[in-house]
Amino acid sequence: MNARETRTAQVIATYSRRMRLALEGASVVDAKIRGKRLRPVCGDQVFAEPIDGETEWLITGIQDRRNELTRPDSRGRREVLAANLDCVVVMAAAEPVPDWYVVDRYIAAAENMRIDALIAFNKIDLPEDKEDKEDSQRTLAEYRSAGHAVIPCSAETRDGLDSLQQALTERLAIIVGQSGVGKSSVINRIVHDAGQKVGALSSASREGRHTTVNSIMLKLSNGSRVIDSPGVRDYAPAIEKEEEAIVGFREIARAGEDCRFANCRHLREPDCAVKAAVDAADISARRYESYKRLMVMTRDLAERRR
Ligand SMILES: Nc1nc2c(ncn2[C@@H]2O[C@H](COP(=O)(O)OP(=O)(O)OP(=O)(O)O)[C@@H](O)[C@H]2O)c(=O)[nH]1
Ligand SMILES: [Mg+2]
Ligand SMILES: [Zn+2]
Repeated sequence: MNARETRTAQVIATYSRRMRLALEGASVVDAKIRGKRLRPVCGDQVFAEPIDGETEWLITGIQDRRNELTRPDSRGRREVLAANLDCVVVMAAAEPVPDWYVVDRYIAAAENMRIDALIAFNKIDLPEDKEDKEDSQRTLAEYRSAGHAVIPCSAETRDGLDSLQQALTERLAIIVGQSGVGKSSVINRIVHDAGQKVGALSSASREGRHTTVNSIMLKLSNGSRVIDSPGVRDYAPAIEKEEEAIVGFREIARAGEDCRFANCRHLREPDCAVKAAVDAADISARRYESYKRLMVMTRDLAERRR
């Protein structure tokens, strides 16, 4: 093996320690990873070289990342889920019952990566009972008024999928969200020949069954690429600073500019413009509660890692 054979490539799928790479020039190869310390993820630009006598390539290094989508692993360490993204599509649906706190925390991750978060509300073909519908409509309106794009859609009827594709033009996006919301179904509709496996919800709990287990990047005809990712039960970004929790909620960050104290955390401080905005219902009480929860998680993580 010699250094001249080293090529750059993009990681387009991860199967634990096995990767699929798109080499410059578009050919696709499988690869393993040199050493234990190297942890490439989908979206990474890596250095790779062929292995004598094998079809697999070897990843020897990772180029600097533009950004990282993270979460804490079971021991509180920062785990990277994907890298070099332009956009996070957070998907929720008429069913399973949305956990809006999870949606908020994905948005907070994107805000801290300084990239767009887009909310896709899927399965609008399904009838929702009146209360659920009011709840989701209210929450989606709150996201819109905070300045996030919201795209209602249906993989079933294809409603909204053109707008979604449009929003992804020439970008690398990842679709994230609870299991069963329809991430793979939507991808199958917008990517020719994607063939991503789709799984019915459990008939008893109406929860997803964690059908997708690996992250895979797929190409759209309009030059965009999307990563299908495994559904989650819960999510929080691996942030450890309270300022990052504030950045995660843009309407709170914005209102916070008028607080008496420049370093106001919007919890118990006097003359807090955020609390005033919550009292006046200019900021949603649920989003504020969500912010407080992320503050607690952020502090806990900082403590665990000390
Ligand atoms: N009615 C309706 N059903 C949908 C729609 N999109 C997806 N589904 C169904 O929802 C179920 C879950 O879809 P998936 O695409 O596997 O969901 P996922 O988000 O990829 O799930 P994980 O891979 O487990 O995270 C399947 O039974 C789909 O047929 C939709 O727009 N309308
Ligand atoms: Mg899936
Ligand atoms: Zn404040």
